Amino acid sequence: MSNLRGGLIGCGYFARNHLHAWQETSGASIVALCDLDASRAQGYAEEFGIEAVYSDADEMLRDESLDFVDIITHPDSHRPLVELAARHRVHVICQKPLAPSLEDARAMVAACRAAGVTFMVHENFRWRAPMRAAKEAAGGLGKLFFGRIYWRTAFEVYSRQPYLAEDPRFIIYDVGVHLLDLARFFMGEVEQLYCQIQRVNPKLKGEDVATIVLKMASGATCLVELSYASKLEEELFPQVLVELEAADGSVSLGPDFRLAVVTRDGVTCRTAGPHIFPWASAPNEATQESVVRIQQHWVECLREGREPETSGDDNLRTIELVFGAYESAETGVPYQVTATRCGSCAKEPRP
Ligand code: NAD
Ligand code: 89V
Repeated sequence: MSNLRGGLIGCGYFARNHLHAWQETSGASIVALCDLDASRAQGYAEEFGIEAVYSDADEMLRDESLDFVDIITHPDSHRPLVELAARHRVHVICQKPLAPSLEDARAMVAACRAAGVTFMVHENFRWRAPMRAAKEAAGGLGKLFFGRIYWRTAFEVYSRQPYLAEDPRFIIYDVGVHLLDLARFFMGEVEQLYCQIQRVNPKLKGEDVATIVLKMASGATCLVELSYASKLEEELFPQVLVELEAADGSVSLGPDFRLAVVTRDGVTCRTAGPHIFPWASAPNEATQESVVRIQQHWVECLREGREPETSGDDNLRTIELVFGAYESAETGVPYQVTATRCGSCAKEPRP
């Protein structure tokens, strides 16, 4: 089978990880790059040996014969770019957070469904090796009743991603989206949430601390903690720590990927770290490996006609939790999760 041909849109900071990962992914190649700033696309074209360079995505989609596009721009541009790809009948990967509003997110999913194209949100944290290992370990422990998923750091992220300091919605929108998706990955769907936010660093426009209590549909409770203000003994950015408690034991993913599993038979510990690619850069190795994993999953889904794990439709449930968290923080009352489905979805909403 010939390689799938991809076009990449948005050649900024994180695109470098996608481009390295595409070189590790079998069954697909990026054949064209696009950025509004053509010099950025040209720079990556030279670095990664890609010939076609564009500053207009419509032109790229008209001129190139593409199977899919990989969109790595900020969320405000996601809807027009996804709808453009759908009009060209090209499959789409789009970075998180999916969209600035639930209305936009639903419209994007509906557009892809109507065009008959596969749509995957690049929600990569659930593809990190330690997360897969923790989920597998929890599988044999019976019903989960409690989870704690947390991100507590004081890492100075603003020099590599300056836009994060300028957004009035910061930590829930940018990182919380990953951890809320992990909550669903480990514990299933959410029924209700309550959220409190704080801005500790006055130089930021948005919140840098958030605490979210999730009531899961299963009856379990899950805490999602987010902080860029935590000056702790160990600086663990960008590690996500996880504790899962179930009827017959527990799983804890601690610092530096230490996975401890308690069963009826006792305690086992091991390191569940990522494979480190030669192009990886500390401390981002687990993220970088997850990009390879999600992109390989995408190729397999396209080849086998399967829906990706983090399809647009699936991600509507995650992004609703993000907006629900802001609503709860603003109103001070719990947010009731609705049955989020795109308008034209054939599936029945969850009761
Ligand atoms: P960035 O600002 O470094 O790059 C974005 C690029 O998109 C810029 O070069 C810009 O010129 C280009 N662009 C914007 N609109 C465009 C358009 N219409 N057509 C073509 N190019 C366009 O941003 P970044 O840090 O790379 O972040 C991009 C996305 O990736 C964001 O949604 C961010 O949340 C996400 N991200 C994800 C992860 C992860 O682990 N999943 C990590 C970092 C960033
Ligand atoms: O993973 C991300 O989406 C990044 C960061 C780790 C900084 O939050 O934006």
